[in-house]
Amino acid sequence: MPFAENFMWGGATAANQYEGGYQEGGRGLSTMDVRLPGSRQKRRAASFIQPDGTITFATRFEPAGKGARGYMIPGRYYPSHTAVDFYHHWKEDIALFAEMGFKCFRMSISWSRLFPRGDEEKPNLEGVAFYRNVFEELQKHHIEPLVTLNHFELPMFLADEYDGWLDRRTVGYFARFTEVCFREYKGLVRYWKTFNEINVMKDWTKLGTKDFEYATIEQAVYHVLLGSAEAVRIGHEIDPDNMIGMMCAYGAMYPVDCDPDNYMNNIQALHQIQFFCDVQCRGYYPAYKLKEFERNHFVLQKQDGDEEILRKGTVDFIGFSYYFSAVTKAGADVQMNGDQSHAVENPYLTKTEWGWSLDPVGIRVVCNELWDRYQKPVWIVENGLGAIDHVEEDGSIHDQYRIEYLAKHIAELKKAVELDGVEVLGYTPWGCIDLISAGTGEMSKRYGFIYVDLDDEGHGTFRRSRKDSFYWYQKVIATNGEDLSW
Ligand code: BGP
Repeated sequence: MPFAENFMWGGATAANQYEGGYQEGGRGLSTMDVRLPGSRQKRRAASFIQPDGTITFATRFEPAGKGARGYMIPGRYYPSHTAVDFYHHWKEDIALFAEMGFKCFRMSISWSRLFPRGDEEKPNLEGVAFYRNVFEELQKHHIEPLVTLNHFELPMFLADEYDGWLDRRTVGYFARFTEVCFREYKGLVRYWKTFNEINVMKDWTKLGTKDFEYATIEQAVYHVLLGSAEAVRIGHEIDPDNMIGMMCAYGAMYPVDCDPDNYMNNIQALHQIQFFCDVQCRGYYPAYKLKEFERNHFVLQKQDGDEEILRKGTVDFIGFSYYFSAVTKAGADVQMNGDQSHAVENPYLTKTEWGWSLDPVGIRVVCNELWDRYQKPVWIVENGLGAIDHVEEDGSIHDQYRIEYLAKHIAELKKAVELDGVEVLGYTPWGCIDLISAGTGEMSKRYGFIYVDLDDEGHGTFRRSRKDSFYWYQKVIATNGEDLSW
């Protein structure tokens, strides 16, 4: 059997794309609540109010500007507000996950549901109770939660008033939030991750900083890394059984050819991802990063004891999302930023409707790279195919393309375990139930085994139904990955 008996088959979601209930149960606003929908052609933007009262917009590649505050334009549709309404459908959804045989379910806790502003002393008890109910329901079905403590959002108040992660106090507020999570859910949750895709957090929604200057981003990222290390320490102190991981977006990267300059350039491109793994797995900033700071005449603002915080806060496992691979070339700007618009074309691969390359072998490549570098178990916490689904007249959905995508990736994962000896803890494909796309804000970019009746403008009944992939994945789990046929 290539996969261990307790291999964590399941699926993954995130609060801002799944939960909704944005003003219910005492929840405060989060930075994601001002992100408008976009499309394949048009990037999503967040809406702001400037100090002079003008309304402005910024995509994740554009700064909000000094003094900008998140702002919701009356009458506009903001996808996170209801998302696909897990807030009112959690029992039904968990029952469907159980029917598929899930061993594990990945979700995130919305920071502003527990701490509406972010800087309070005490949590919002209604928020605490909501997640407790969810975890108890999962326990009833013998499904282990895998909880992301921060998935792409922070309380909007912290972004507006503190410049988010640029302010050192945010590290303390985050530590307080995580402490509440570890204490309240002790015995219910054992598997945690600190920050989702920590290597692609460089924008207002995720970091809460108003500008993208080099010094701003590097200082804010440093605080995020301290926040992650603090969370690991606190989580281990509260319950030594806790398994706390990191999470990064890790697409395989190939040099365009065997020109040594291109090969060297590929090593440097990989460092953009590995930097986050290096700090979270080894507990200190790597030499290549310190040299980069020197070249940029940048000095991190640190406090006494920081080095120890990083050293003591190393993670137990590495979670990564894998969707596609990229090709690098010296002189070409290739960034692993969640879309492939800057990447060099790979002539050996085809692409999805959203332009993401299809490369199952890449998942095995990444497993090997991580295992070789850190010898820490890995967990594929996201993988999947965003595609348009068609509902037949009888309500059925024949998503063979999705089945094929997943089967090919699982087959490569199997080789990573069986042939390469990589320790893989689990596989939780993204959007196991249809939810809002992070990149485009669309509903029509669907990943799920479970269909949700909702369109790109937020209209629909929220009715859940099973796709063909639902029954296929049920069989995959039942055979512990032996039978991938379709
Ligand atoms: C990752 C995020 C997820 C998820 C996924 C798919 O970057 O961690 O939140 O959304 O990508 O991306 P998209 O929704 O843009 O298709």
